[in-house]
Amino acid sequence: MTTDSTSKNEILFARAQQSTPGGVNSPVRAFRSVGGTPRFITRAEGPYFWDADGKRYIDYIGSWGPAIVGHAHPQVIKAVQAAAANGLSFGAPTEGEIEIAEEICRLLPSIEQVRLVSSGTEATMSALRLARGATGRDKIVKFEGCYHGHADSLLVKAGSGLLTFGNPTSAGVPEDFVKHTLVLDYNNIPQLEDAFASMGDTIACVIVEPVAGNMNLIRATPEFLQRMRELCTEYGTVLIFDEVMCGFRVGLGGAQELYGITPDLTALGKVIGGGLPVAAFGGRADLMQKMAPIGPVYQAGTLSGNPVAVAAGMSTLKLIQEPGFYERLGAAAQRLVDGLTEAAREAGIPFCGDAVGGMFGFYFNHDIPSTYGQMMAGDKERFNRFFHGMLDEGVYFAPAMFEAGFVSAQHTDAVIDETVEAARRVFKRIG
Ligand code: KE4
Repeated sequence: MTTDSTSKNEILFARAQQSTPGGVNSPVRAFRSVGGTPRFITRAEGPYFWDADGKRYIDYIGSWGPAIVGHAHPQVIKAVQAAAANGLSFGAPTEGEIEIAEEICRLLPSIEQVRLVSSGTEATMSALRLARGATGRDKIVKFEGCYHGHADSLLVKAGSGLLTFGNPTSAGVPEDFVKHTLVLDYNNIPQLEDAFASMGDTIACVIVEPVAGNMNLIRATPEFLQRMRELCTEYGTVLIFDEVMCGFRVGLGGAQELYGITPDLTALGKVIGGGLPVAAFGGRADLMQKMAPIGPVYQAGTLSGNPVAVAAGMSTLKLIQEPGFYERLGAAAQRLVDGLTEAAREAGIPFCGDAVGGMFGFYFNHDIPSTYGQMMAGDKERFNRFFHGMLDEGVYFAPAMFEAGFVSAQHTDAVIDETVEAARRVFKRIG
């Protein structure tokens, strides 16, 4: 705290809002869903980060997924420093890009070829364009509650009626840009079958988060993904798994290995950059061969495959392959969810949670949601009180009820247990 007891975070937030809309470079960081002042982070290490007042938090955001090995991991920092010493960016190919591409293809066999980009938005936007270019079709299918970045044709919410095309969720997106986007309900098989029955041969692709992390954590049912795969195969539609968040997060083979489903294209991000801007899209070679410069589908990027970012990503991909990495990560997430659920039960608060690999969700309602509507029925007001109670206790969860949470390899039992003890105190206080 500064001398006059005004938080440095408040001072920085007021200053930031003068030069940047909302004072942030990505909306969720502004705390508008939970209220209060965003924490300006000064440094991070392992499972922790510190704000401008010097307060330490146990961090369950992990930069929204990338910090899976823990913040400022010595091996990652060393790799970044070594790469940076050789120059930051060349605009020309490097061997490191080949190495990370080969590693991604080895770890995710559905990816026969891969193109590196700098954000998850670029990855999904490019995958959509490729699907449309390869099929010559315009229509795309997404699901309510799934977020795939901010490309125009994906900023769309369900239309008014059943199987009606979407309406823009953002100003500045012309109706024309979303008239080919059909928004269906997650985990709703009959609706998906109806869509294909009525227009299947005009659908270029279906894009889905196979483990959804943008409507809090919601698992796809195996039957939903299996039926999706069958329908896409039957109608020649490209199946795109958006694994920007769940890729290398729910397991070394991502959600596609967890469910045993082979998508035609996969979007990746977050973990493959280890905290620096690396994302990717890839899949069947016959599709990827249609990408410029050898094919008709254009895509480009000044910093695509950036050598310093690739060094962070590659060192992270090596660390997640250590023996037992995902067993420990999954056990930590499950320990957290179980501990929070028990603490809430003791306080008589309706609460449940779920964890898939190193990502988790908790819900202020009685049952784990399997649809967007069920998740949104959660007690938002209680969530917000819990969020701020935990923040005061030095635990930083996602500042919005519709976000998932993330543990790292550095979230030891002691760190998890410290979190649960704090929650026990907060549940008692908020009632
Ligand atoms: P980026 O363009 O933010 O790198 O990735 C977009 C994206 C694509 N697909 C999925 C499944 C994603 O989760 C994301 C981005 N995730 C959000 C978390 N809800 C990033 C946090 C933010 O928007 O600030």
